[in-house]
Amino acid sequence: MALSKLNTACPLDCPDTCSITVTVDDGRLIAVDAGPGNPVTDGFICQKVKHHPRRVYAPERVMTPLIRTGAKGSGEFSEASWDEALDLIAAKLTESIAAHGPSSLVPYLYNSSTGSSQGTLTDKLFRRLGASRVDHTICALTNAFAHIAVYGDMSSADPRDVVHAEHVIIWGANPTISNVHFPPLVTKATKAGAKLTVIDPRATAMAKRADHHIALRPGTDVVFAYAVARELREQGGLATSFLDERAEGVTEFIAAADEWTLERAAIECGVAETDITIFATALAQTSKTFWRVGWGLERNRNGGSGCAAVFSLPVLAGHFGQLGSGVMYSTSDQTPYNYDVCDPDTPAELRKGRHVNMNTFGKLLVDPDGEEPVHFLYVEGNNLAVTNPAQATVLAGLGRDDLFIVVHDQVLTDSALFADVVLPATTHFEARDVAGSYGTYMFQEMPAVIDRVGESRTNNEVAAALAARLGFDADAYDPSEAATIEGAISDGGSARSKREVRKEGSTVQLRDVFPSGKFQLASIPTLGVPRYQRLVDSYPLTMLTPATHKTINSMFGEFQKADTSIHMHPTDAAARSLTDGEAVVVSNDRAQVFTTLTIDADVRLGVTTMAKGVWRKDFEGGLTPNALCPDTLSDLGDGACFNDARVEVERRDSAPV
Ligand SMILES: Nc1nc2c(c(=O)[nH]1)N[C@H]1C(S)=C(S)[C@@H](COP(=O)(O)OP(=O)(O)OC[C@H]3O[C@@H](n4cnc5c(=O)[nH]c(N)nc54)[C@H](O)[C@@H]3O)O[C@H]1N2
Ligand SMILES: Nc1nc2c(c(=O)[nH]1)N[C@H]1C(S)=C(S)[C@@H](COP(=O)(O)OP(=O)(O)OC[C@H]3O[C@@H](n4cnc5c(=O)[nH]c(N)nc54)[C@H](O)[C@@H]3O)O[C@H]1N2
Ligand code: SF4
Ligand SMILES: [Mo]
Repeated sequence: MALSKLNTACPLDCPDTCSITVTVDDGRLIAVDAGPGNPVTDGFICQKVKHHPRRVYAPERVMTPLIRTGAKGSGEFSEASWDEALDLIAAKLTESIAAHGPSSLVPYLYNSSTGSSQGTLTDKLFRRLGASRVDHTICALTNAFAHIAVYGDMSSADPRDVVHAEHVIIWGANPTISNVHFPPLVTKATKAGAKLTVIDPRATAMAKRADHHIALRPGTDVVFAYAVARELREQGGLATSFLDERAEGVTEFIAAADEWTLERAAIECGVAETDITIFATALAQTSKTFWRVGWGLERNRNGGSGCAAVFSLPVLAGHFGQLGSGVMYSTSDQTPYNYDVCDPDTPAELRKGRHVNMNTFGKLLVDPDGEEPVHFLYVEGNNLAVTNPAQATVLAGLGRDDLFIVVHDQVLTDSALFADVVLPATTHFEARDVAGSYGTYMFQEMPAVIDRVGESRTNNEVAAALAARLGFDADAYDPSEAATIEGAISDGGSARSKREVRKEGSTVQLRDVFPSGKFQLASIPTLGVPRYQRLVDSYPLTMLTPATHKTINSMFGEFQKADTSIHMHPTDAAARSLTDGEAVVVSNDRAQVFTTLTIDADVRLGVTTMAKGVWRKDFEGGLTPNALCPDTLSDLGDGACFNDARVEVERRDSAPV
């Protein structure tokens, strides 16, 4: 055996972006381990990626282009050559434009688990055609809009700096699962004496070790934050001279907060009044406070208000400017990768494509309601059949006989089963790229470390081949690394390196970044001041769908089955005479999902949880929790409202139909 060890990075949709070392045997991936030289991820990687070799060679891996032979969704395909598949796609593209206009083309490009360059040429190609554009509203946009509104362009705090904090606040995030290198840093802080507060409807692992766990009712973060702001003022904890100098909209914010007395807020949030007062006191007493705000709180109708109100609290308390203080959210704006996806040859009349929201995409497919219908769908780096809300509608849309679907993916996903043409994609082990990060200040090279599996091609290679068939200038669609990677590194550094975009201790907010910046606590676009809407629904239980340690979104779900049961508080189970492990049906007006019950005292009363990213094959009847999730939109950025799902759970006494 000629084993070699090579260093690369993990670009999956995870904040950590680990440096990894792979063991390769004659071009074949054998093992994945932690790699050297990364201050955040040195030492260990997650169990999912330990199993990555199995996924690279999984029986589900797409080895050649496939063309549909059976009914839509049946998963019956025959193997085809690349030329056959690409000719067919190019012909359908041309046909759809001629018959229905360019808006009828929808490139559904997401690529959140790829290297930085994989989102470029396909986007450029479809923009050149004047196709619709899919806005990435499904994740993080609500939170991002809120921090832009409150913080302008202030960069995120650096996770490494949490070790210097005296108080760590984890709000709507579950780093033990979703950001595994953060908890050890928090442990360093708490060992040095820092307090830990966790605000989450569930007793997560971090919540269990916290000094203060506030298990508020989902979607009430804005109310809780207002009540804390009001209490901070009552306790004399507002940083008044700092606010005079650095913030606008404080009076409006406090006026809106005023209606949330301790008593009213505690009832609305389902917490004790002391949860509010103790937290406010802690904010007033310690300015070296490090805030980790996650994405759990954005995924409801009040997500924008909730995030904006939470982001306002460290401003009101003046928690900036010292090492160990600051707010950590996404670090992605520091990735020095910038590829211009505009093809200069794009005719003026095609430059403004219509915008399509991911969250309501199922509805657009089945019931465009006056909008231009979709006739050609190109899915790249996404598995909407199981990751979008309103799953039954999405599946009905994907099953339309008059919709031509291309899915370019590594494995035969639930979405690929609906395709007319499936194209085999490389994994990040098979092609060179660079990895930006959304949770660290690292930028890393990913060389090609193994041989290509089957006939897989990169996204950019496929786009280039299609562009050639459509007669576009080859120079504008050059898929070489020199063009797509090296030419796009915007900070002048080489792609051939691993480097810290910012050094440890150099991202202290209002000291190193945003030194003379001003905060805006009110007049948030479309919101004004953050506001609260109570959700009225006839189904009594809230269903949250958090991340699991087995999968990254739906990746690895082909062989690593996540927990498919529904978790419920013992009191809610007793009220329904349900016992642990029994078969149940989870239902609402959208769907019925068949599963089993796990009685779990870690979830709040009135709240249930099911895993996100699970595959259809793991559910009798083929509907996953996403079938129960609404396609309503958040109050800022039109983001997803997965966590606004309301359900009832009953004993299952009949087989699914
Ligand atoms: N292992 C693993 N890691 C992942 C992923 C994965 O699928 N698996 N996905 C990646 C992606 S795409 C993302 S976006 C991130 C997400 O990372 P996180 O933000 O950590 O993700 P979630 O698990 O969605 O939610 C975090 C917590 O929010 C809580 N929560 C839900 N609703 C509310 C609410 O209204 N208020 C408050 N305060 N809390 C609430 C949930 O109970 C949960 O514990 O993780 C990334 N990392
Ligand atoms: N119920 C519920 N659902 C949710 C959420 C929730 O909170 N609750 N959260 C949502 C969140 S946070 C997110 S980010 C979305 C994610 O939703 P998706 O993006 O649909 O999730 P993934 O499962 O990561 O799908 C990525 C796909 O890209 C493929 N892929 C990887 N690399 C490449 C490549 O180089 N080229 C190509 N062509 N394909 C590649 C993978 O094999 C995988 O099938 O899901 C959302 N879904
Ligand atoms: S998924 Fe996250 S924790 Fe796991 S190896 Fe990749 S970057 Fe590291
Ligand atoms: Mo996400």
